Amino acid sequence: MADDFAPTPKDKFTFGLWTVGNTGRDPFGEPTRARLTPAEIVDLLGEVEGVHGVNFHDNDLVPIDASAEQSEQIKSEFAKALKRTKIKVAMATTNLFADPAFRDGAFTSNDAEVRAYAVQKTMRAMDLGAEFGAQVYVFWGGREGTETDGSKDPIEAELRFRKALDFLCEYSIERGYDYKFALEAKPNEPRGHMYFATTGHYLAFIQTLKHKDMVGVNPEVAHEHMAGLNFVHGVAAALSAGKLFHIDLNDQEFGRYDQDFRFGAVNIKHAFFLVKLLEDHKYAGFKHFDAHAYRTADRADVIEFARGCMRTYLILREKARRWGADDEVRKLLKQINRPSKDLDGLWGGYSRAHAETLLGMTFDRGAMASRPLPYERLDQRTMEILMGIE
Ligand code: GCO
Ligand code: MN
Ligand code: MN
Repeated sequence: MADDFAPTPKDKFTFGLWTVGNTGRDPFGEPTRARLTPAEIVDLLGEVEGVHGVNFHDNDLVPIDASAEQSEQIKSEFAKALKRTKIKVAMATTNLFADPAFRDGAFTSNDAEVRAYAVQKTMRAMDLGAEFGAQVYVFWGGREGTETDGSKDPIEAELRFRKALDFLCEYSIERGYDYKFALEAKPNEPRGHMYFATTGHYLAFIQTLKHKDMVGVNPEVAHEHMAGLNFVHGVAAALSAGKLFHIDLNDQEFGRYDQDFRFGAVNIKHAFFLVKLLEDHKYAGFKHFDAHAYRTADRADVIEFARGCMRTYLILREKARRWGADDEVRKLLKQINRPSKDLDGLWGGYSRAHAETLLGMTFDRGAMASRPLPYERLDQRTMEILMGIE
């Protein structure tokens, strides 16, 4: 029987080397899975089937202390694995958080030498990404933040971050890389408090950049849920600003540590409205599963984890189609929307005549307040569609 939910590269699903390559190490315990080479991770993704691309931090591919010879060797094996699996490199990024040199931040560090090193490391990582055809370049400021706000003036920190981005935009332009930069917010972890805590912070910040057209956002489900926010609304803000350049899909219980669960594993209703939003508004970028398998998983289960992320997305895409075609949903949507071109036109564009007409109108508050809004029924029908009741 044909599988309706089998992904294809056209779906633009991607995984980071650090996601399916995650070894299960956590703050309390040692790895539970063997470390795979970049080429072995690409082969694993090939086994998953239907994956479009792979993403990497500079040091996922080439360790920070590799010699020139080792680096060439790793890159050549990685390139061969990409060729045999037909997997593409979609996005690249810089590891500006693991090395102790970055213990107090990278671009926002108080140490000018660390700041210069962070910019240099990013330029080199951009070169590496471009060598493999990456189109998107993500910035996640893992250590950009504080535990004590006595340590840094947050306005000075923002200024440093802005200067770094302005410089790196010029570098990308000068080298002809054509990167789209995508800024990824997170409220905390690993720092006690991270700058640019939400996608909304970044949307405002982007407007202050020299090359704002080439910079957008990379929202992540878990990060906004850690902050107790509605992720769908954050993504909608990015979409309507034309700034959704990339997306990190995973799942997360509200208020917990950064769990990075399989997409849709926790809150199927949020995941449904997210997929519906992305599909309704024809988001055409990469869909990156920035998640990892449970610490208990072995290699076979890691493959199931990766399949599960994509399968859940495709099932929800089908559910969104059914929701839109459902007779009862359609009837309810008709009932709850009361369009009027005349009324909307009155305040859709300002004129003194329109203002005066509007000022002169009387409104029947009682009638407005008594029109039915059967949202209980709408939500129950949504849940039934999600639970498979036709
Ligand atoms: C996290 C982040 C990272 C970034 C990655 C790409 O919580 O650790 O989500 O996985 O997405 O570093 O920049
Ligand atoms: Mn994350
Ligand atoms: Mn992420």
